[in-house]
Amino acid sequence: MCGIVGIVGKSNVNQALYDALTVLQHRGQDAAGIVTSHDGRLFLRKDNGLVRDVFQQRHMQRLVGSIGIGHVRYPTAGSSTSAEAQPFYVNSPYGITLAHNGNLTNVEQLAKEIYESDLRHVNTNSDSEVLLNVFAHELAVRGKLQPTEEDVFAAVSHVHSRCVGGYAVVAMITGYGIVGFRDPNGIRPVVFGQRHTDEGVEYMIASESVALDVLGFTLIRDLAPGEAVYITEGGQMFTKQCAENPKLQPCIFEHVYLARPDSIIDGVSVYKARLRMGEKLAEKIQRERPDHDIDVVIPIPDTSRTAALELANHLGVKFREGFVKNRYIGRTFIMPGQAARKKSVRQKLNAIELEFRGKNVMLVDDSIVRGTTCKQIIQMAREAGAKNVYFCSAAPAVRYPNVYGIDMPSAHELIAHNRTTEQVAELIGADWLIYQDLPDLIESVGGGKIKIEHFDCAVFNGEYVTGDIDEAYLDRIEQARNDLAKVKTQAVSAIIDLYNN
Ligand code: PIN
Repeated sequence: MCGIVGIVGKSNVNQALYDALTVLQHRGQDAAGIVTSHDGRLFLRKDNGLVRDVFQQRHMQRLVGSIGIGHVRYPTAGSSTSAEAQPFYVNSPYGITLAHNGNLTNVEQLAKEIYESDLRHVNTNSDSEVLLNVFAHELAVRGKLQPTEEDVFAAVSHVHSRCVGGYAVVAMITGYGIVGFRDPNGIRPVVFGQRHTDEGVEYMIASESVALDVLGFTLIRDLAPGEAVYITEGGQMFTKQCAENPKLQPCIFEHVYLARPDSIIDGVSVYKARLRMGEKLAEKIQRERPDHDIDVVIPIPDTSRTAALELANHLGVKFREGFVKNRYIGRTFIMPGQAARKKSVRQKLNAIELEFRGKNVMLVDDSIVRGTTCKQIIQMAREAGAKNVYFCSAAPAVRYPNVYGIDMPSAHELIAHNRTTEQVAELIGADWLIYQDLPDLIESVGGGKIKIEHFDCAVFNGEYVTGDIDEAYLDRIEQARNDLAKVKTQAVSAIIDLYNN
């Protein structure tokens, strides 16, 4: 998962892009980048790290220009070096830079086509560089010295017909403008908005509406699936539907925990959706165990708070903050003679004993993925003196990998893969485990004022909306992950050896 932003302003946009990226930081903490354009020149700064670490005063001073794009990256398979930080750049045609959130599922075939037919060289393993080259090629074949909005939209149409997967994109065409577009299923989110200044109207395209809010832009709307928005350097805005059969099927996991609760995606308040998840869970509990003995509902911070609060309200049970999260977790340093260990949950969360001692506690989390963290948290609740520990997941069982850009483990690492609820309960050590039912999750997100009928729910039901995912594909990504994990382990051992010798 990643965050993208693009701004066409009336004065330097470096600070606004930086601020927008810090608002989108929850979408990726692995790398960050900004490119701006001034007088036909591009200024780029990107590196691994948090936004606040990547951009120093000296970098910001260089990022001049009233138009630019930015990116924060969460590592997905095949992108972890700083060379793969975004935005990416190609010099022809016009000089195009691009930032992307999502994942292309036909990237191997595209990479082959790009090289063999389009005669373009791609220098990384990133699908975003492939996407950029497809877009650049489709713009180049139009052979115009000055591209019009129709040329840009035609190129996006061709991108849609060649690329498969989830993608929300911003691209800057040097000297002309910024284009934003969204895949024909609208899997990944992207919105655009405007703000009025004394010098005129400024535009922003961003992954989440919260970036617009914080910078004082008003939301115009979400991009529709398959739609593109093009804003020229001079500040003219054009939109066009560029896909043949667009159908809104957004990623439901954005609402479960990826997005900030103060964002509105496809017209749906993430916060409201989470409240409804809590309400639905309460109804399920009342159905399954009308005479339950829950004394207190305790959220596992942070995402689950909203659902847990409403769950407690509807059950008529006390809601208590039983865990305190350390917001200032430090880095893990590799010391000589010491293996690099993951920070334990114990260092991140601490239990307030008086909320647990002698009670039947219902812990609530947004989801159970690997099950490793929640197992440790359940153990902490027991050590704090809980009589019984029950566990509620605001999302259904995660049983299948994600292929549209969320960094999810492969199938065999998912605790619920090929397991029943009872088996998962036993493995995580819960006295009772309740998962949200998928129809209830769909109703929570799509059943409010704005109706959305279809979602990408593949991590829960294994149905991939692009229709191109088979066993062979899933086996390949599983293999790629294992190889990556091996390389990482080997690298860590090599560093440790270096210290020891
Ligand atoms: C919570 C994010 N959320 C917590 C991510 C843990 C699954 N995990 C998914 C629960 S927050 S486990 O955004 O950081 O607040 O099931 O793999 O143990």
